[in-house]
This record gives sequence, structure tokens and C-alpha cells, in this order.
Amino acid sequence: MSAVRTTCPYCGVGCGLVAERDDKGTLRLRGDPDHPASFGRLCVKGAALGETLGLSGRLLYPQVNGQRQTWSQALDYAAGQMKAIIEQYGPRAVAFYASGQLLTEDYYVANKLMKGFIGSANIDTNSRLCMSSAVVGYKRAFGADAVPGCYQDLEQTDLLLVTGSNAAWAHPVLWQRVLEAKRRRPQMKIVVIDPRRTATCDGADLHLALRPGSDGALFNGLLREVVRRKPLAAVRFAGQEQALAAAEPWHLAACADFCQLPQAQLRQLIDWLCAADSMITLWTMGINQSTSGSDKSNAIINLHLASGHYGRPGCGPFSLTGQPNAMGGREVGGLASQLACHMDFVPEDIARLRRFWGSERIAQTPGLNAVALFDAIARGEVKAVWIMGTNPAVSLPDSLRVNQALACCPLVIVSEVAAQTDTSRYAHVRFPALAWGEKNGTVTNSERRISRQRPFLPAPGEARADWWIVAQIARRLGYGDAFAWQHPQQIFCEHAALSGFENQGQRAFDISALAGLSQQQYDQLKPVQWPVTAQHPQGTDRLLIEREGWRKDGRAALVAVEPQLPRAVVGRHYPLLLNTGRLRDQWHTMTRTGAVPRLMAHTPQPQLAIAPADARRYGLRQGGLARVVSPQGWIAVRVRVSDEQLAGSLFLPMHWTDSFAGQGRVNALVSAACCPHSGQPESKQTAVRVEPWRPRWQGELLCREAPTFDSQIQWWRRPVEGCDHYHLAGEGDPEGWIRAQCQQRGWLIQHAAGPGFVHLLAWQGERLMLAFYSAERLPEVDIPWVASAFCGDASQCHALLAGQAPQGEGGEGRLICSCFGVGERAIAAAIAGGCVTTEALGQRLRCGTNCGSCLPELRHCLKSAG
Ligand SMILES: Nc1nc2c(c(=O)[nH]1)N[C@H]1C(S)=C(S)[C@@H](COP(=O)(O)OP(=O)(O)OC[C@H]3O[C@@H](n4cnc5c(=O)[nH]c(N)nc54)[C@H](O)[C@@H]3O)O[C@H]1N2
Ligand SMILES: Nc1nc2c(c(=O)[nH]1)N[C@H]1C(S)=C(S)[C@@H](COP(=O)(O)OP(=O)(O)OC[C@H]3O[C@@H](n4cnc5c(=O)[nH]c(N)nc54)[C@H](O)[C@@H]3O)O[C@H]1N2
Ligand code: SF4
Ligand SMILES: [Mo]
Repeated sequence: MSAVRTTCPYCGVGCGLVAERDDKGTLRLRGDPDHPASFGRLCVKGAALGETLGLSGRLLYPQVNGQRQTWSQALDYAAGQMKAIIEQYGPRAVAFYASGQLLTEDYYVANKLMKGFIGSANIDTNSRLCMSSAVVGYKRAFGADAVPGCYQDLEQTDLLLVTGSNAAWAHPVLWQRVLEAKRRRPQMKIVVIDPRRTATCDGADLHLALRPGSDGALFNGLLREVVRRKPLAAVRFAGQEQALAAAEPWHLAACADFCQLPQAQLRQLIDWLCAADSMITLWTMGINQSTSGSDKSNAIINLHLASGHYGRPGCGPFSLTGQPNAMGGREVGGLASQLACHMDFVPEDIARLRRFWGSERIAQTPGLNAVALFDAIARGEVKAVWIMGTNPAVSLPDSLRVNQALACCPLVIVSEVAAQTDTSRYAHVRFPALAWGEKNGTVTNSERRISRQRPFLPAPGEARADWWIVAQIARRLGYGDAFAWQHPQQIFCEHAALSGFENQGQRAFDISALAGLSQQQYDQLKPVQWPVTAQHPQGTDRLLIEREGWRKDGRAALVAVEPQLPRAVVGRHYPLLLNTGRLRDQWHTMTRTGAVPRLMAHTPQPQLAIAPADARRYGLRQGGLARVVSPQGWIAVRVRVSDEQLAGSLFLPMHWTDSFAGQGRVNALVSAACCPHSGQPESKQTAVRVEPWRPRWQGELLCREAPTFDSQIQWWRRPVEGCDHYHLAGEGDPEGWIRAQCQQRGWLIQHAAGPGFVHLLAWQGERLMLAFYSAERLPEVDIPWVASAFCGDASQCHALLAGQAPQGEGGEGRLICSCFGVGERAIAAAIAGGCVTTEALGQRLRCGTNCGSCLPELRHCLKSAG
């Protein structure tokens, strides 16, 4: 195999990778030095991609009602059922729920089938939960969903505001670029706006730990101050008067009060803002995932327009996309509220699509957005849903309701790469999709850069491309002629042609210069930023929003913003606000990253971050267990007391599912309140209470086979080399339960018990099958060392039964640097041995020298040691 250039399937940074085989035939992945998003860098998740390519856990064959079927049986069944439902109840009784992790080609085909031929707009995507508020913001301000800037702007700016984004963990390579730029130009200022002190704050000049949900007031306040110092011409922007009037009450003191920030911090920010020649505001989920997310997006854009910080290098509002192809989804019209290629539900666009697609069945009105869609399923109005590349049983708010909806839906079809997900357990039909490394197409990153994902592995089992599966169904529904492609290049070219079809500059998305690519040219396509047109055949790095005039009146618009607090209100029963988000080493619902031991090592169990004062108040202690309860549900977690949290506000990771924990899904708590303009749920603020949970016993379990649990036991699973590791906590009798597990399987038991503790090993011949340790509190067990007995040497029975390595053989402690597998103990030893800087640690142990995302933690280790 010669080197294959491709793009990372995780975040919206869109880093390039090179896949190649070495002399021995081993597959190697490395950063692509020529990719303009990343120039060879990769973060831990990207660097661990090679470890996600195995086939264990993959869905490899089509299934109907749990039975393996041939492709034609499964397709016939699914199409037949859909057809019957459409005939009886009409096209609005079926829906697709798609994903920003599909390729543009897949996405285009799914959207074309639903909106163009089935004739309903009931196709929405997980991007609804992600950046739909930003889309509304751009459309209201510019008349087009167009992110104007590029990554170079972030390196060139004087002042970088980062709000509602933990880019150090969520967009690590881009953040490394920013930090490098700041090292070169220390005068560049970085201000992080986030109720939590995150790893991103580590590189900042100023951190504003504002009250959760109060950003609208902050940006209104900045707007007011900027136009007072530098008044705007009277008619510059549409909506100007109303927007400035809405900002008028937000003087410094009002702002400080609403946002609960010191006035001195606001003054500092305003001084920097007024002195800066260029400014960028980066934002992501802390802004978008809000019941006023669209308005907050506009409050940000307002500030940029009014201060003149747009349309120039180093300037602009810049929302980052989360998923690898969230932007591609916006291009093809993946949201129920859009039509393809930046067209809208207006008669001209509907007619245009009718001409282009040659269909008389184009959807006339917007469809159901994600939350409304699952409500309609629950009510029985939508009777068939096809879920592609997303795991809504976990990721949608109010997951109990979502799971109930799926359980009662007459037809659930799931296209997946993983055999078992929380969602696919409800599926009547499972279609095996090609995964990263096998699939072939394009993705678009946060800066509008289209890059190729190229296959470097053969298709496993009977897995097929997502677009192929949709096209097969389309053919069975009777629309074969419009879905007759043989190769993704043909789909791409059709999409490119549509983007330029009757487009005299009214639609920002135009890649018509790529419509004539041959298959060879498509295969060789270099990363390029849209628009790509006859005038700009090499693509466009910056969009000059004002000159474009996508709005009918030809001007950009300011939007009047009345700042709102979250819909969630704390009170006597639910006195705390729960914030949710991402961990450094996990991707979403963990179907891929959760299988990689070194990515699971950083945070093996969901941890509830709570401020010290709150922990004292509610009787929680560091490392103890707690229940978090909301009106929607409850989950069990371990407590991490942390001064990174504001008093009154908690943080939990979004990643855990029923496959990784007994009761760990954070969306069991989150309510389905949404922004009225975008339909995006308020995933960042939920009113909850916490209760200490002191179970009768806690345990550590390492085993080769999954045990069965009863409702008395809480568990959290992670894979380690050679076996699975479970943290356990329970109310009943641990010994009876664990013995039963071993006896069922005919294993020999070796055990030691005393007052309050049970240690037990189980053997099949010489083979260690299970090691179990329980006590009243979490027992001290050297997990890495015990785990190593599952891979090789299990001869030290006494030490194994004790759960402790013999002198001098201990494990690494908690993993800090995932890239080089460097743990706490080695770092502590190096610090004791004289390393006083992160550079020195890097030289000695290599930690922190690859992706850099552990640098904040290394600094923390140095600080707590010194
Ligand atoms: N490691 C990793 N990286 C990822 C992903 C992943 O799963 N894992 N997912 C990708 C995806 S799809 C997305 S959308 C992005 C998301 O990227 P981010 O949005 O950066 O990630 P989050 O952790 O969801 O939330 C960001 C921050 O918003 C803050 N926040 C909460 N409430 C408020 C508020 O009221 N105001 C302000 N200003 N801030 C607030 C939170 O404290 C949090 O630090 O990450 C992408 N990258
Ligand atoms: N509380 C809370 N909830 C949130 C968030 C939050 O911050 N807090 N964030 C929200 C955001 S921003 C997002 S983007 C969502 C993400 O939530 P989801 O989209 O539900 O999460 P993923 O785990 O990425 O789901 C992708 C699924 O597609 C499968 N898959 C991977 N590749 C392919 C492929 O090529 N084809 C097919 N057919 N399947 C594939 C994976 O195995 C996985 O099951 O979560 C949202 N939910
Ligand atoms: S920053 Fe990491 S996860 Fe995001 S695209 Fe780059 S390598 Fe992939
Ligand atoms: Mo996202």
C-alpha cells in the first residue's frame, strides 16, 4: 500500500493523517505534515486512531429483528415497512435522524431521499444538539450560514475571546496552534469566558468565571461600551437601532451584577477590546446549548459588526464546529429547517430543487427537529425512524423519554459501525456501515475546508457505505433513477453542481468549480476552503460578509438581544446547576474511544466536579460516591472536589452510557428545554440536587467475561489490556453475588475474607479469569499490576489475592500523558529527581511533547509538588 492521505474522524479541527505500511507490513498512522489545518500535528484521540481499527465489537452483517439476513432481505424488509407506513399514514410518519459524522456524500443522499423524494422534511441531525444556534445566528446576521474566518486568523489576532469553549480539550490541535502563536507574539491577549476553570484557561491572560448562562448580558455590555467609545454611522446595519437600544441598559455595573463578575475584570476586558486592532470570538457549546443560544450567538456577532472586527485578517465571530463533518451537514441541508445547498423553504428554492432533482415531491415546509421528532415518535405520530451515525438514546436530553419513544416505535432502523449501542438495542433493522479507514468521501471542517477521507482498509464482513445503503432503499421505494450512483465522486459532483445551480451569489455555499471533477481528480483532491468557484478556483480563506450582501436588503444585521438566564431555575428541591461536557480523551458516547485502554485510563469513571463549599454543604467527600438527581432522573457518580468549579455549579462528563455504567447517562438528568429559534437543547444547565451515597460495600473487579448485575449493584466498566476493569458499589452481599458469577461458569475459587472485606480470585485451570476485591470503602488495589496478570504471569497468587504488587513492581498510578503512557508516579519521581519545568519533564519522560493536552495537568503536578 502506498501512503494514503486522509482526515481525522473526530473533531471539527479536521486534521490530516497519513496511513502507510512499514517494511513489515504493519499499518502506521501519522499526522500529515502538508494538511493546512494541522501541519502534521495530532491530539491524543487522533494519535490513538490505530487502536480503534480492530473488528471486535463491529457490526458486520445486516440484521432484522436480531437475526442475520442477507443485504437484499434486510433492504427489502426495511423498504417494505417504510413504504407501507408512508402509504397508510403519509410521508410525515417517517423520519431520518442523521449525524455530523457522516460524510458529505452520505448526508447529501439521505437528505435528497427524504426532502426530495419521500417528500417530508423529517430529517434532522445530532447537529441540532450542537451548532444549530450558531446557524441561526449567522443566518440572522449575514443572511447566510457562513463562518467567515479561517484558522490563520486565530494566529494573527490581537485579542482572542474564547467563550463557552474548552478548546484545549475539545479542539486540541487548533488550540496548540493558538498557543504557539501566543508564544511567538506574547502581546496577543487570550480571554476565556467559562463558569469553570478549564484546561483552556491555562493559556489565558484573563479568565471570567461568569454566572452560568449569563453571556448575553456580557456581550450586550461590551457592545454598549464599544459604540459609546466609537459611535456607528446611523444606517450601517439593519436592525441597528433596536439592537443598540437593547444593549443600552447593560452598563458596567448592571453587567457585573447579572454575570456575577468583578467590575475590574470587565474594565480590563473593555480596555483590551478597545485597544485591539483585531479580535476574534471563538465559541462552541457553552453558548449554543442554551434556551437563548441563538440570541447569544447574535450578541457575539453584534459586537464584531459594531466594533469593525470582521472581514479582515485576525477578525471575526468564529463558532467552531464539533464533529468532523458538522459543516458538511450544513452544506447539504441536513437540518430539518433547511433545504440542500443553503436553500430555504421558500417557493423559489423549492422550485429550483424540483428542477434540479427532477422531482415533484419536494418537501414544502420544515420538518421536525431532533427533540420534537422524538416527542412525535413517543406520541405515535412518527412511526418509522432511521438513525444513522448517532446514538440518541444517550445524547438527546431527557433520555428516559427518548428510550421510551424508541421502545414503542413500530420501525427503528439503525445504520451503525458498532454492534451494540444504547440506541441499536431498539433497532428492528441494523445496517452495518463502513467505518473510518474504510469509507470514502469528503468532510468539511470548522474553517469551511473540504478534505478527503480516503479508505486504506478493505470493507470488513458485509459492511457497506452509508450512501449506498440509502440509495438501495431509495431504489426500492421507486426512485432508483435519481439514486443510481456507482461511486461517491458522482455524488460529490452532483452536490457541487447543485451548489452552483442558478446561484448568482445569493447562496454562500458554492463549490461549482468542483462539479466537473473526474474520479481521479476527486481521489487527488487537496484540502480546499469553500466557496470554490470559477472566480476563485483555489477556494476562499476569508468571506467578506458585508460585500456579499446575502440578506435581501444587502446589509448585515444586528439583532436585538434581551439577555436571558437559563430556563432551569434552582430552588429548594434542586439547588444546584449541572453543567455537562467533554473529557480530553473520550469521544461522545465512547463507542470507539471507550474501547482503547489508554484513552480510558485518564478518567476511568464519571466524576462529578463540585466546589469545596458545596461539597461540605451537601456532605460529599473527595473520592466518595454520590447520586445526582433531577426532575428527569438520577445517576450515580464519584465525587471530585475541585476549586475549578463555581459555588452552586456542578460539572459532569457527557460520555457514559449503559454499556459503560449501570446508571451513568448524564442526559437522564437533563431537561429537553430548547432555544425557541434553533431548537437546540439546554444541555449545559439543569437544576439538580446531590446526595452522598454510602453503599454497604465498594469493589474492584477485573474479569475476562462480562458479569451480570442486579439492581443492588452500581458498576462502571473500562477495558484494560487483557480484561475489563469494573468499579463496583452495592447494597447487598458482595460475596454471594461474586461466588454465583464464578460458580455459574465452573471456575475454581480462591478467596480471603475478613471483617468487611472479600478478596477472591477465580481460575479456569491455570488461567486467571477474575479478580475481585471489596470492602466498606473502595479498596486499595494496584489495578495495572493485577491487570497484567490477565495478560501473562499470574503466578504470584498471594500478591494477587492481596491486590498489591510485591515490593518494587508497582504500577504507574493515574495516567497523565496518554500519548506516551506516562503516569503520576513516574512524573512524581522525575519531579523529585529535579525536573522543575514541563520542558524538563518532557525531556526526561516525553510526557507533554506530542499533542500537549496534558500540559495543564503537568503544570498542576509541578505546582502541587513544589
Ligand atoms: N475530547 C473531545 N473533543 C471533542 C468532542 C468530544 O466528544 N471529545 N466532541 C466534539 C463536539 S461534537 C463538540 S460540539 C465540541 C464541543 O466543544 P466544547 O464546547 O469546547 O466542549 P464542552 O465541554 O461541551 O463545553 C465547553 C465549555 O462550555 C462551558 N460552559 C457551560 N456553560 C457555560 C455558560 O453559560 N457560558 C460560558 N461562556 N461557558 C459555559 C463549559 O464549562 C465547558 O468548559 O467538541 C468536539 N471535540
Ligand atoms: N448533556 C449533554 N448532551 C450532549 C452534549 C453535551 O455537551 N451535553 N453534546 C451534544 C453534541 S454537541 C453532540 S455532537 C452529540 C453527540 O452525540 P452522538 O452523535 O449521539 O454521539 P456519538 O457517540 O458520536 O454517536 C455516533 C454513533 O455513530 C456510530 N458511527 C461512527 N462512525 C459511523 C459511520 O461512519 N457510519 C455510521 N452509520 N455510524 C457511525 C458510532 O458507533 C456511534 O454509535 O451529543 C449531544 N449531547
Ligand atoms: S484535534 Fe485531535 S480529534 Fe480533532 S481532528 Fe485533530 S487529531 Fe482529530
Ligand atoms: Mo457536537
